[in-house]
Amino acid sequence: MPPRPPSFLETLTPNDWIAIAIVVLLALLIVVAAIRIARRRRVPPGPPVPADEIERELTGSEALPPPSAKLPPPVAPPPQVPAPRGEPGLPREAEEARKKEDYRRKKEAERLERERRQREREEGEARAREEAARAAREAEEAKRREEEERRRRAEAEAGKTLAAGLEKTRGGFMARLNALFSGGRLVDDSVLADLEEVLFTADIGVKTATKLLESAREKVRRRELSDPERLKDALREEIARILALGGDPSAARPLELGAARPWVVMVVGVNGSGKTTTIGKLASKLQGDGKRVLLGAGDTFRAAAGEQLEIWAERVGAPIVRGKEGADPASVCFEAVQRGAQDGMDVVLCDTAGRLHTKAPLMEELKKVKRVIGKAAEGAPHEVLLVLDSTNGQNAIAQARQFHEALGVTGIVLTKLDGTAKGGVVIGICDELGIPVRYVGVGESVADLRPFLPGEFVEALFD
Ligand SMILES: Nc1nc2c(ncn2[C@@H]2O[C@H](COP(=O)(O)OP(=O)(O)OP(=O)(O)O)[C@@H](O)[C@H]2O)c(=O)[nH]1
Ligand SMILES: [Mg+2]
Repeated sequence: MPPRPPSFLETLTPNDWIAIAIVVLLALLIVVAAIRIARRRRVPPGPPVPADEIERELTGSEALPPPSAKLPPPVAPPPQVPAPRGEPGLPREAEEARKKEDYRRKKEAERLERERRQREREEGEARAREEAARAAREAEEAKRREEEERRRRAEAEAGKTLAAGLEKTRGGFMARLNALFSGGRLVDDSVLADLEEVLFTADIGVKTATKLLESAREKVRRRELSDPERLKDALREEIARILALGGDPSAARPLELGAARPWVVMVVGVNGSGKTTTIGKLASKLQGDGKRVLLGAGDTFRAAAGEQLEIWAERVGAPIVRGKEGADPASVCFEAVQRGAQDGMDVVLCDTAGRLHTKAPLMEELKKVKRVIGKAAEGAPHEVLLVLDSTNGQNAIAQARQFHEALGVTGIVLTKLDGTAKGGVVIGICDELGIPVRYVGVGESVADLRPFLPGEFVEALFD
């Protein structure tokens, strides 16, 4: 077997190996050098940063706006400055400085943004606090107003006491009567002369004043009354008897509904006496008693009259029949009564004008309204309620007589007692006309329409 020829590697001498190693080492060195050169070419250093800019950035002199200044828009991080190409070999320190500068700018921008957000948050919180404080103040104010309104309503609902409503009358004619009896004088002719003077100037009417005086004289003549206190009591009893129309002084005679439905009430009186207001108050009372009430706006003279009644209708929640301004009042009342019958109402309250607006006298017009109402329902109107303004004093008695003659008044409401010293007029009205006073008005609120109780009235006058 021939011997195997030696391989190439086996033929290499130690010197060959050393030579190969040197060659490899040199090649490696060349590669490393090439890589470094290539890298330097790819990332050349940025342009030198101006010294004043670096100063500004470092001191932050422009960084924070004053607190009151408008907030700057969010600060965007500074763009990375692209390294210009083709300037190899810039010193390494400059590159390091640029990188540091970039980093500082980025941090500064972040700090400014943080501060801006913080200020925004604080301002938002302050605004929310202010808003909450304002809402609390408004709620407090609304509560106070509501409380005030509730108190006012409660007062209005309670109404004035009769004594409070009669305060002016008590201070007028009654004060003079009381002074007469409290002087300790025995009753003699001079006391009777003074009494005569007080009674004749007290708006109770001549006839009634004469009657009261005659009764007192008679008792003095019979030596029943020499004590002034007893004369006062006698006077008081006589007045109560007149006001009660001979009946029970402790009994009221309010509007009472008979069997007919609807029960039709025609409300009359001179202008401004308080008809519309009384209808509103009465409607409220009747509704409170569970009655179904319809209002008829028979005062077509003024648009305001219908509107006034409409306000009452809304306030008490009652339906209303209204005609156009200038419409025939009789036809409006007719329609109201018909509607009342159709809708199953318990009461129809018909308002009327108090002022003349045609050539026909007021009484003639009211007579026509009454006749026409009678055609709408059998027996209607069931009540002709005369509203008298007590501030008219004795004129109210004259008016009552006229209305009674023309229309057959069945009940009286005496309004505005709270505003006059002429409250004594009620004595004359009862005495001269014999018509029951159903209610007295002692104020403008609903509760100020009070059923008339002769006993209570006399007590409020004398005590
Ligand atoms: N103080 C007081 N005022 C009252 C009373 N009754 C009515 N009034 C007021 O009197 C004024 C006239 O009342 P109205 O109800 O409009 O009188 P009216 O009779 O309907 O008047 P005309 O429609 O013009 O005929 C209003 O301001 C009422 O508030 C009362 O009892 N006391
Ligand atoms: Mg009116």
